Amino acid sequence: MHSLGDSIVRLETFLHSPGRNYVTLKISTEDGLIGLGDATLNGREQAVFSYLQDHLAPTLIGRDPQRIEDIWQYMYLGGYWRTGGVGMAAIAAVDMALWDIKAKRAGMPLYQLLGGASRVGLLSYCHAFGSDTSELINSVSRAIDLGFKAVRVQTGIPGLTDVYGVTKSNEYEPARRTARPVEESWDTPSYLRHLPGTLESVRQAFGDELHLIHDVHHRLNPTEAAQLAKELERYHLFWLEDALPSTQVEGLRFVRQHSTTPLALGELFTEHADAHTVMVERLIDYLRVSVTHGGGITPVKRMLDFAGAFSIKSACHGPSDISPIGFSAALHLGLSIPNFGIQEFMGFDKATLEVFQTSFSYSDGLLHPGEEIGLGVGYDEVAGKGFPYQPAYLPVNRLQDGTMHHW
Ligand code: EZ4
Ligand code: CO
Repeated sequence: MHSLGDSIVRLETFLHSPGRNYVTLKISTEDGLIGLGDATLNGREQAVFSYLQDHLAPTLIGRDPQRIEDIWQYMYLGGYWRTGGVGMAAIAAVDMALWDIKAKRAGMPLYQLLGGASRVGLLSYCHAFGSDTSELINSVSRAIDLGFKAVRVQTGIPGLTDVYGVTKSNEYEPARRTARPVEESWDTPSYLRHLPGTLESVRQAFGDELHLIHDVHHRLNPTEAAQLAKELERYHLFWLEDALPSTQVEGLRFVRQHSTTPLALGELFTEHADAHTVMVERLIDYLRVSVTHGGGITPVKRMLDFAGAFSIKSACHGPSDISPIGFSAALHLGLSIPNFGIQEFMGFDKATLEVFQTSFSYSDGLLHPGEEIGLGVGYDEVAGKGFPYQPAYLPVNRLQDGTMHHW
């Protein structure tokens, strides 16, 4: 078979914790090219690390790094068990690293290889939250001062101490460095009573132009989700996110029949099959699959192209637990595809940016991946070693009587 001659000579996996845990893959080729990939799976980092180092890396040595599609199929079909968060995050890291290498070989930023820019920059949204309405309003004001045209709003709920999306610090980081998951509590009736009034206050304070997003985080049943989506119509949200657990397709049909509030979902999707029905029946408006958890640029581009045929737009998951490498991959993809919607942007802390050298930029609400060749991200392994892995877990969630609930 024709080959350009280069071959993969080394795959190194790093698990460092600058601010939080990140799993990073570095592929080196015989020609001296280096590619980076993100395989971070929040709270399950060691499993992905082993999948990469013990199961994928030995089978990839000596392969032609130019053959991205073939290597992707080799990893996906070759795993037999396929799919799942752990495997797909590991496969994604290899895919990203190979695209990074291909774009570096071509001497251009990755978005050029993906078809070139379709827009000047990527509309982005950040997180605003408060334990009460006045704190939330201050938080939204800060976001607007930073230029954001779209903001995710999460609020504390009277009677509940720990609520998803709200912390006492300035940043929202759900994984905590504890030996076991923190236990949060939840009460759906309190939430449903409280949320509409909060959105009313936010609209009153900031008017109609600001794009508002709210994340339910999988906590409602179909009846509750339909009630909420219907009640929130008058606040014309940009979207209501994960109103239901994303596997409940029948429930989503019910929500859709009762409300025109735009819906977003899919941050837990790991492949096309997860999203197929919600795409062809157009049960969502925005697809939240991330490059890191959806198996990489190769399959996520295919999924988003497919979604576009149903007027569904991209909204790649972009929390702090996607590393700057996975985040940059989303920016290159988002800049190039025709049906880009919006990009979540939580930012990265100082320690993270000491280890990952980024070239993306943010200005006046818009993100851009930059003009460096490849993904445009560097990884300082020596600095990384200064931040050894620390066990950290996402919280679990219980109803007030102790019943386990969706987190
Ligand atoms: O809970 O990234 O929309 N964003 C989210 C995130 C996820 C975390 C899980 O690791 O829902 O906050
Ligand atoms: Co979410």
